[in-house]
Amino acid sequence: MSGIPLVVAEEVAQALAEGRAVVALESNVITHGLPYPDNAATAVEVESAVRKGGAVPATIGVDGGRLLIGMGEADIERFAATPGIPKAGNRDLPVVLARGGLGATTVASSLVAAELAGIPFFASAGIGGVHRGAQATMDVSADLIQFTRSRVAVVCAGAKNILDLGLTLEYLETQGVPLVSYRSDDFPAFYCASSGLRSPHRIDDPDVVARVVEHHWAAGGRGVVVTSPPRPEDAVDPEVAESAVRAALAAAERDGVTGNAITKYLMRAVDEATGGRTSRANMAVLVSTAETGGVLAAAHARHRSALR
Ligand code: PSU
Ligand code: MN
Repeated sequence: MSGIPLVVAEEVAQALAEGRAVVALESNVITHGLPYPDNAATAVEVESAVRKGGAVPATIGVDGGRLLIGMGEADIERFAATPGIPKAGNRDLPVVLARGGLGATTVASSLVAAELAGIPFFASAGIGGVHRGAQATMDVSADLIQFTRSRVAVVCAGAKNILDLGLTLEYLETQGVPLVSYRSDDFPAFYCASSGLRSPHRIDDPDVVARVVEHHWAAGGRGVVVTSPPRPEDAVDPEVAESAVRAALAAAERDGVTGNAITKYLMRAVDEATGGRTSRANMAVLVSTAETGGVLAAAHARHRSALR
């Protein structure tokens, strides 16, 4: 058992005990990804979308030295409305836990928590990846490294277009992390339907995705990345996004922004440049990815109970 106290929501604990599907969700996107009150409304919608897909949502966060595994609406409101909650990535997690107080978990640290709680699926819109210019800065998101450590399937709309997506795919290949694209040929770019890069594998059947996950685990593998593109009506034109990203990168360089602050800075700058178009798309893709996460987690839970 872990020495970290877990506060598992009753509904989540019951679903896990009965072998029903649960999908873990991050809280950094609430505190750092979107402004209040859109962040609170979106987090609640994301939870409903997981339910619509057929699974129980478990939003993850840190509170008073404990890991929350499943938040109620009151917790979500608290995380959304409290200013200055620290971003608790993997390197920060033990520190935030030891100090007490609130902490917002990234994809990587939410995977750590999900595995401790026995939750096999996680969903978020945009995973971290290899940053543009990483050849010089070495800025590679801890999310990618965590996929080689946590035995959790990650459902996402690909990686954020502020990143170098080609290098992100190379990194996943080098580390032997399976990448499958559910019902699309290409690796999506978050709120853009395609990154222009072909996915190594397309799978249209949720049961086949479930078997991929089980086979990887049976072989001693850890994370599996499953992408699902944004719905056409939510997607942003890649050219519009790309010019905003370039301007944002130039502004970040001018302002000397680096390290763990850069993701939030760039996302905000892109949103301002597109007149709020990208944060609306961000919210929509968080919701649609969560629903797909629910569908795939449910297929996986059925597959597991059939094996039992
Ligand atoms: N997706 C979003 N907004 C975000 C993030 C993802 O739409 O803010 C966050 C996630 O928490 C992800 C983190 O784990 O960005 C990656 O941060 P970094 O690039 O510093 O590794
Ligand atoms: Mn980084």
